[in-house]
Amino acid sequence: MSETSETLVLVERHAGYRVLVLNRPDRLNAFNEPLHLALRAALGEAAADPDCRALIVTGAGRGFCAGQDLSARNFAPDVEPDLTRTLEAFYNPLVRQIRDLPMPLICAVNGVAAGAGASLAFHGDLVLAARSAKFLQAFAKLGLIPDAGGTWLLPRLAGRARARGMALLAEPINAEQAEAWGMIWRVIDDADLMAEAHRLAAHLASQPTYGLALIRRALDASETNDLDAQLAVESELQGEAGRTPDYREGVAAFLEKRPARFTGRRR
Ligand code: T3D
Repeated sequence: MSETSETLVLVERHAGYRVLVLNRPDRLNAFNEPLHLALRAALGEAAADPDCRALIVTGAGRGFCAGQDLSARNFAPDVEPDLTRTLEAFYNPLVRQIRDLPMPLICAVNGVAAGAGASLAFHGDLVLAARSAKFLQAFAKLGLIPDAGGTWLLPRLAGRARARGMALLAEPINAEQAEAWGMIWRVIDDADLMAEAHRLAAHLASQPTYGLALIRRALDASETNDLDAQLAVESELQGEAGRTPDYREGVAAFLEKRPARFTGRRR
């Protein structure tokens, strides 16, 4: 089948959320430029849809994402690779787009996540991994450094020692190890992975979406702030949260001892 933007990322629409399926299974969903563009378009459309209040990203076939498609990296001897360009044109904008999503992102890691594919997985707000999945910092095998935010994520997720071990040795770690190290939310039996991802997405889609986006922003800001700066962020963002209809609804639902009916809207 020829690859088009429609086939490279399959978009499933569900009530309140979408599933984006990376769809180059013969290449374990490795990134080429068209896949980058298709994923960014799908993320952009989801972000612009007020009825989309959660996202799942997963992979077609037996892999989640094998990072950069290396068949597009077989450079002729007289060509000097310019990987700065590809990071600035493709990977960095993707990471920034994910960070700025107005809804939570669930990564359902159905199989191997390697290189930038592992970075993509770890950018999820909730990372679920099939018990058979593994994570591979493949970069060192190519003489490269972890990218797509990998050098930022790894020490924060796993700590200095484990980050260095994973990055320098480029040995895969399995899903249970990733869970034990606190790098992912939960390991799920393979057969149950997508059902659990859908359950979480449906739950998140019924929650105060704008407030959840503010939580993401606050937690992201905490990665670089000292306590005083973070207290200022909390004052500002809590002020915003307090002006949402969902805050009033949450309080009313509590006082009236009934389930809340959140709109997810800012106003
Ligand atoms: O270049 C830049 O723009 C800079 C940015 C870099 C970002 C990066 O992500 S660099 C890291 C790139 N990724 C890798 O180095 C991973 C390469 N793949 C692997 O190491 C292994 O395939 C896996 C460990 C991921 C899985 O191993 P296994 O044994 O389960 O599967 P396999 O047989 O190796 O792969 C299945 C097929 O997918 C195979 O094709 P074939 O032989 O059946 O026709 C394999 O070539 C293909 N494939 C897997 N990964 C890639 C790939 N083809 C192209 N690019 C890949 N990354």
